[in-house]
Amino acid sequence: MTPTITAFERSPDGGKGLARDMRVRWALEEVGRAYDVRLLSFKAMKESAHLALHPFGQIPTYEEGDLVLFESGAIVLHIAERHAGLLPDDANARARAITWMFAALSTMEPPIFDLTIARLLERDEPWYEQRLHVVEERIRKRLGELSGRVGDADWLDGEFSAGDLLMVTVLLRLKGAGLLDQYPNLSAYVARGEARPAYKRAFDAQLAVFAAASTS
Ligand code: GTB
Repeated sequence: MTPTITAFERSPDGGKGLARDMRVRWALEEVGRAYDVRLLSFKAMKESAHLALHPFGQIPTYEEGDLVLFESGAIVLHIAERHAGLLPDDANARARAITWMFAALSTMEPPIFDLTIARLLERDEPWYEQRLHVVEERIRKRLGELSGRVGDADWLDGEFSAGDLLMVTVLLRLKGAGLLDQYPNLSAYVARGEARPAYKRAFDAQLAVFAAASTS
């Protein structure tokens, strides 16, 4: 059965792949699974039909037969568990890859997402510059630690895994912020992720949605 995911009808990032459906699309592309997309307006996301699928009225969701999932990390884990290619077979290596999925979402993503929020919503506040400094310092601390661990390895732990997929999507949010450039090995790590054919297919698919919406 072909799964259906939800995505923004018109992504605020202009199709730069920053919305969280991107990681689900990428995972599906990595495992070679076709998928359908239902596009939602901001209004539709808060209506009862979508709230029945997602308690917080957000994207992405994932529907496959009777199964309905929300939370991009849980969706990527579901895809990785049911298809070869995103989690190692060895039980310990698999547990470590899942650990990196959690690290991406619960250790790296919160300070990085704080920066997005500060820049988008807090720019006019009198305390903006101070807040920005604190948020950037938190991010630098985590990037330094991650950079030390990655060293000159291609991926976080052996072969590319769902842990890398999530980590790359989280770090990509820093593109253009000037923070990632200070860690050449992390910049190269992100570039390796973006160079994967599955990433490119997923990126092009979400960009095409934005392009179509812009001409309509
Ligand atoms: N923890 C959830 C998950 O991982 O699935 C978070 C889901 C989430 O934040 N969804 C956002 C959403 O639906 C879209 S991705 N927001 C609408 C709402 O809450 O009403 C976050 C996002 C939005 C926009 C950009 N952008 O334009 O750059 C980037 C990321």
